[in-house]
Amino acid sequence: MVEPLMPLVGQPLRPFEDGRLVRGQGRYLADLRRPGMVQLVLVRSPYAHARLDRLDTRAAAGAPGVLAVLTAADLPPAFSESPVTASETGQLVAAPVLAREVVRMVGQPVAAVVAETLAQALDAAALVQVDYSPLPAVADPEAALAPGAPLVHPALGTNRAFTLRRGDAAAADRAFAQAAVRIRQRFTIPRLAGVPLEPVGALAEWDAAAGRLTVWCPTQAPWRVHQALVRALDLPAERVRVIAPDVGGGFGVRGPVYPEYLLVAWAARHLGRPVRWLATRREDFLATPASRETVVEAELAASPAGRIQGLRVRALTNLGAYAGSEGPARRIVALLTGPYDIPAAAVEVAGVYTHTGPTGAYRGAGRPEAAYIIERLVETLARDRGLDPAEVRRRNFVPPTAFPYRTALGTVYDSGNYAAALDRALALVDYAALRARQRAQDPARDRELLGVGLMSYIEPTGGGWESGRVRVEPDGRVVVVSGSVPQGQGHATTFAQIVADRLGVPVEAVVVRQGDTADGLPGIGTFGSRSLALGGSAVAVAATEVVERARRIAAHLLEAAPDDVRLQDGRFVVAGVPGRVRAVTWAAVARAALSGDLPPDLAGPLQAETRFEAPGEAFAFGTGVAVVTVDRETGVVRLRRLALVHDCGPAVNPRLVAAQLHGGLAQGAGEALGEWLRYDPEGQLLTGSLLDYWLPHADDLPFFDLAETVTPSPLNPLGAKGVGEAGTIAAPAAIVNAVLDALWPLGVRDLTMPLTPERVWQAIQRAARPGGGG
Ligand code: MCN
Repeated sequence: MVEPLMPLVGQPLRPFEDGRLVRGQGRYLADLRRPGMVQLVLVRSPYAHARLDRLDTRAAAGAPGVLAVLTAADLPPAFSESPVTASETGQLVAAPVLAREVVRMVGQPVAAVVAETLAQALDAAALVQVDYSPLPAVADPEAALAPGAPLVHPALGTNRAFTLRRGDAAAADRAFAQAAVRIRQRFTIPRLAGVPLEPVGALAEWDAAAGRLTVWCPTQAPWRVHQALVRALDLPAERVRVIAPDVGGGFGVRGPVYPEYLLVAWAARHLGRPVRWLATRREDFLATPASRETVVEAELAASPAGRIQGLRVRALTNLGAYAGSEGPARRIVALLTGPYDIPAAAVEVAGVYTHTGPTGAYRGAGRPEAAYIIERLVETLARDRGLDPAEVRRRNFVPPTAFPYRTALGTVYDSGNYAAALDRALALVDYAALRARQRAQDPARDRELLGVGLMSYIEPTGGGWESGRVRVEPDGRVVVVSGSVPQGQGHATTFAQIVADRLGVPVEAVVVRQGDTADGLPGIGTFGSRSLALGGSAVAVAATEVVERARRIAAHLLEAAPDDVRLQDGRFVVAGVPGRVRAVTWAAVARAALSGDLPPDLAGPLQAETRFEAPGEAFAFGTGVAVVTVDRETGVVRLRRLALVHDCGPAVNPRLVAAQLHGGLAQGAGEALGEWLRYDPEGQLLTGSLLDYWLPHADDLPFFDLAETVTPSPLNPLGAKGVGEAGTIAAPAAIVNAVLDALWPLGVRDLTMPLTPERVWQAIQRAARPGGGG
């Protein structure tokens, strides 16, 4: 008897795609070459705000190897416009491809040079003469809303782009009026850069004979780029092909359509040569979207027992000079109540234009900000009431019986058991022992102080739709096409696991293709931890449909009734008849499908395509615990442990899930401890290189302790929730809460990220002064 195959879903398979990437055999944009390819470089503004008085390109145009020097005047008029779209609550101004009269941020492109070689293009770019008249600039969102602040887009009459509101202000006011305990805090969340290993760029090739454009770029959303190119260059959709080659990290910042993609494509068509632009690290820092920068005033109302009764939040988020969408602000307003059952809430987040680089989604995209705000408040509530922070959380969690649960902000959570994750986390770190160790220390004498910080989170994942196709080839290979696009997440392995299980074939028989619009399967892309819950579900549904069709074909071949045919160990057999006697393989069924010998309703390639749309978002959740020591003499924080108990429903590949958590926790630790994309008040970037922008290194991080609980989502056939952003959500609040916990006995009551030694030391000094604290 044949043993039933072990299901592949749930196995920690090593990702197939990684071997090639770690051996240096990846094909990134810089590895791609096309015959006759030329190079494009950009001339970017050194001013945060200036009038463009004169642009003289003559010297550059005459330099060796130069094919073209392009300014706004050379391009289609739409390329120098800043299209304004009205959002529900304000106005969004998108960036022009090249600036025409005014620059509004350092790094804004004003001209492009195309030359035979990169060196020639760079030399010529230095010859482009630009006369600027500097104008007053503002970089800080609060300063930008002050009366008399310089306006980024004078036509709007304000720097306030939009104001998003959620909840019930009257109900929240009533809760505050009646509450015995009120807490008020101000938080500043620093601006962060995404820092993928591979800087951005694009390569475009125009086939004049066929009238076809092909663009390669490291994007998380090839179909979005496709649409933008079709529109900007006025080309028929079938004549534009967008390919995401191997992508050296996305982290959300490769989600938008960069204006440079349009420029490179236009130049390739105009010059009739393949054109490549490869950004430098500095350009990446200056002009690609950063994230997070938010200033917050927040209040919590509670009972003396620490039961939360109300939440009020007002926040300003810095959009930079241009905004394509309301982006992370939408998430912040939706998620501020976190995993807690808070009866009344009123929140408001305004997007503010400043003369700084653009901001947008970066891993978490509003989720980490919301979690940081509520988790800091909950921690303060625990201190205020003299309660254990774990206990305060437990008292306020949405109970497991309440799902689906609608928050006071109108967001619907699908399923959860938050206390189970908290309990598991406390056991994982042996919380009681940590507290005992802490009690044994002498805060008056010990130089190293121990701190323990908790945070509990929710992570909305998998909203919207994604596409999937499964096709069985006549040689038995299974080709899967997905609208999701990986940047290192390991989709090829997990999607193969899902499909192989459903078809009963070995995982090696499944080939997954992604990121090429020529596959003709429109999709959305990869962000918001959506690829498994949506993309995985789409290929799962398609695989099930393929099995159904194959079963009917097999029935025809086996001369049996379809209901009597079973898929068993990767072959179709007639029920009750020994398989060896009457069975057909997948390859035989796929060949028959193409043979022309089948009735019309069964004929045609053995494939199915689906567009899976989830009826809502699947909310992953968990609890993080950070253990730190703080050196009171130097302010140096050492992260001793970072533990996370997460729940993403059933894991398809636990190894990849752990990898996602590791990466996210490292990025979250970076946010807490040192990352800061800093501008001076006039909009000059102070941290525009990896010498100035600190990133965590492996030896700054402890080994992460991970464990899980499993609460399936009712919203997709896999029961899956995403996991890609959990670490970035969990780490910042847990670490800051831990450092505050360590320094509480010294009188430190507040800290602002990033917790650099200097900042921590100053907080300790302030607290030590008479009347200090805070
Ligand atoms: N997975 C699983 N079981 C689950 C959930 C997920 O096996 N229950 C697996 C998935 O199959 C996938 C991985 O875990 O291989 C992540 O899945 P998911 O949570 O659906 O997230 P996405 O694949 O949509 O990835 C997006 C997410 C985001 S939003 C950012 S930003 C991010 C991230 O993933 N950027 C990354 N992780 C990254 N990892 C790398 N290496 N590079 C990036 O740019």
